[in-house]
Amino acid sequence: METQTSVELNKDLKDLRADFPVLERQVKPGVPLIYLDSAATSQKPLAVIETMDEFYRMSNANIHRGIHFLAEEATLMYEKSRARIAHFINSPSSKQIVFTRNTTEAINLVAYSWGRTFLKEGDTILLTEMEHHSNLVPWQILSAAIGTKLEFIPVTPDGLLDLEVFHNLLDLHPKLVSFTHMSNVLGTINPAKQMISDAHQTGALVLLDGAQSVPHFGVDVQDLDVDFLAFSGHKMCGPTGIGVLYAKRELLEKMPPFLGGGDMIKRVHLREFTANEIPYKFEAGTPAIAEAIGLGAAVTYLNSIGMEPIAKHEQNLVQYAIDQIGSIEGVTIYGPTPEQKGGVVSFTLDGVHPHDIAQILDDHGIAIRAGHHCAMPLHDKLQLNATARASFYIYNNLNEIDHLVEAIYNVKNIFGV
Ligand code: C6P
Repeated sequence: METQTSVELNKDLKDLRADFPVLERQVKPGVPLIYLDSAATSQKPLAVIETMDEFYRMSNANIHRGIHFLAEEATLMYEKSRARIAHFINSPSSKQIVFTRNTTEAINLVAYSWGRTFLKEGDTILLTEMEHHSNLVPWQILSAAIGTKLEFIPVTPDGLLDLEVFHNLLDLHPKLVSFTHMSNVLGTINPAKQMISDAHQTGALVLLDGAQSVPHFGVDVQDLDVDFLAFSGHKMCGPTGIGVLYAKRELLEKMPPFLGGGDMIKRVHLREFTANEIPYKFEAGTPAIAEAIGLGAAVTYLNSIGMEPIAKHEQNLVQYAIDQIGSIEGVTIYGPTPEQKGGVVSFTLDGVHPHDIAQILDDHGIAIRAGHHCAMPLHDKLQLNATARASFYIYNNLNEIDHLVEAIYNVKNIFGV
C-alpha cells in the first residue's frame, strides 16, 4: 500500500523516531502511543531536551545584564540562537528576530505597537475566514479601540481562499492583510507569495501567521517579501513559551515598544525613557532564556533533516491518510486536495460527535484533537460545532495511519453507524 517514496522515507525516519523519547511510551499496557496532534504542539527531540538541561545545569544566568562569566556565556547562547533562527527563515539580520512567547503574542505585538501607531479610524484590515482566533481577536480588540474596519476573504467550498474576492477586497485599499500561511483546520497552504505581491501593489503591508507553516516547510521571508511573520517554537520541536516575530527592519525601527520594563531601554529618567535598539526594544523583562536556546537547538535539528524532506514526508502521510480515511463510509474530510495542503486531516463521522471519536481513539492510544481548534468562525462557515483532527509531523508513519483507520472502524462499530 505504501508508495515508493514513503517506503524510503520511513526507512530513514526509523532512526529519527528514536530521537523522541515520548514515542516509546505506552498509554496503557500493550497500547503504544500514536501521537497525531502535532498541530497543537509537536514532540521534542533529545537534542532540544538535552540542550535545555545542559543550559540549566551548567550555564544558567540572566542575560544582557551581567559581566560575569556565566552571564556572558548565557547571553552568547541566547544571541547565537537568535542568529540560527534568522538563518532558518532567511532573515537579512538577526536584529529582525524578536523573541515573543508564541505566535499569539507576536501578532498581538504588531496589533498593539504597529496598529495603534500607524492605523486610524476607518482604515481597513483584511483577514480571512480561516483564521485562528490568534489572528482575529487582536484585530477585533484594535478595531474596538481605534475604529479600524475588518474585512474577510471568504473560504470556498473546496477549502481554499477565494482569490477573486481577495482581489476585489484589495480595491478597498486595506492598510494590512493578515492571513495564515497554512490553516490549522483545513490544512490549506495559501499562495502567500502571490497574495503578498498583490497586497503590496495596493500599498498594504502583510502579516503572515506562520504557526503551521514554519515547522513544516521552508519559509523564506526575503523570497516571500513578507512584512511580518509570526510563529511558535513549540510546534517545531522547540519548547513552549518561546515564539518569534520577524519584521522588516524599517517597520521595527519605527514601531514603539509593546511592553515596558528592563532590557527594552537605553536610558530611564523618572518621567521618560529612551528605547533600546531593535530587537531588544520589544523584549521587556527577563526573557525565556532556556527556551530561546532550546528553539535554536530545534532549528538545528530540523536543518539536519532538511525542510524539503520534511515537507515531502508529510505530503506522503497526508495523501495516504486522505485516501484511507476518506474511503470509510460516513466520513467527511474538510479542506482541499492533498497537493494543496499540509499534514492536517480534519474530519467528521456521521452520527458520532468528534469528542466521542477522540475519546475512543484515545483507548487505542491515538492522540488526536477534537473541537473547533480555535477557529470558531471557520467552523460556523462549515456549519459544524466541531471536527476531529489528525495532524502529522516528522516522526509519524503510514503504520500509525493504518491504526488510526482501524480505530475509526471501531468507533463505527461501537456507535453502530
Ligand atoms: N494552533 C492548534 O491546535 P500559539 O498558541 O500562540 O502557539 O499559536 C496560535 C496559533 C496561531 N495560528 C495558527 C494557524 C495556529 O494553528 C495556532 C495554534 C493550535 O491548532 C493550538 S489552538
